[in-house]
Amino acid sequence: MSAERSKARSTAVRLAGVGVAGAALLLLSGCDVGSAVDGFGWPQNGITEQSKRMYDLWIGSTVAALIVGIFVWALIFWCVIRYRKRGDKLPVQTRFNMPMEFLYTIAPVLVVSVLFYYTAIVQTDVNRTTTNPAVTVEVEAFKWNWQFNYQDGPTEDGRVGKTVTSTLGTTEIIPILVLPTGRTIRFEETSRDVIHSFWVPELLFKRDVFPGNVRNVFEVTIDQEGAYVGRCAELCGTYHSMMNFELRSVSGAKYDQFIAAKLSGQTTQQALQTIGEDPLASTTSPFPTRRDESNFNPAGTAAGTGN
Ligand SMILES: [Cu+2]
Repeated sequence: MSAERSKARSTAVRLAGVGVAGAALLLLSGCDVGSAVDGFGWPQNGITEQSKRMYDLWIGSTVAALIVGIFVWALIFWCVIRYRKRGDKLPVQTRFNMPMEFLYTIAPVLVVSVLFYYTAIVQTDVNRTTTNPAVTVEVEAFKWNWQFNYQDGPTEDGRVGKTVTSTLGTTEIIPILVLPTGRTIRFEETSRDVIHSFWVPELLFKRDVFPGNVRNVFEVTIDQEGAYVGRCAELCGTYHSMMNFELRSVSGAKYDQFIAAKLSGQTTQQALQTIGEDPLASTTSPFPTRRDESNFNPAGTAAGTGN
């Protein structure tokens, strides 16, 4: 091997080492990198532990993709310049270079494996459910509103818990889903008619709500108090766009007071006032649909005033 080639190789090895170290550093400081580049387009306002894990996965994957991209672009430009045409003599034709062929087969497999590994871990984390969640809320979707049933949790043998108290949305009142911060919250989704989708953008995912015996179950822990708009994200019919709700996350103590107030017979709006919260949704408002009980949900299951 010539001295020149050996020097080039050691430089390449050194550069690769610097690249790997840089990548590791960037991945370790995923959050800071993300905020510096506006999350690479990923929303940065997640309010659950689960959303932060998904955010970190996105930042890590994007940084890794950029590093691979920069490495490949550098190789391309290096080849273009280093091996540009200098005369009519054909350069040495190399075929069956086993180390090279091995490298460009194994490298993409490695990249995909690492991405797959971290995706599987985060996905399993986000989808994990417990046997004993602190709060269970049944999300019942229907054309075109929501009912939230606070339940006493799933039973030991896995059966659906009993509804303790409910909040129902109407044409005039946006339903407010009151939930505590810092507790494991189990959502059990079910639909009375067609497929809807439960979407609070700050949760950073949408979960389809299916009719029939399919219950879409997931759990989150909210770590931020506030009011967040919720929407139906599945085109479900004429008034799909008006199927909004509000997620109101409050402290655990306030949540307990809220449930107690509801159990004492107060409406959701009164109970919200009892705990010192705005009784009406602040992130969205009802739409003037000119619907009444005769043309809105004729089965009669959802008509009436808010409760
Ligand atoms: Cu819907």
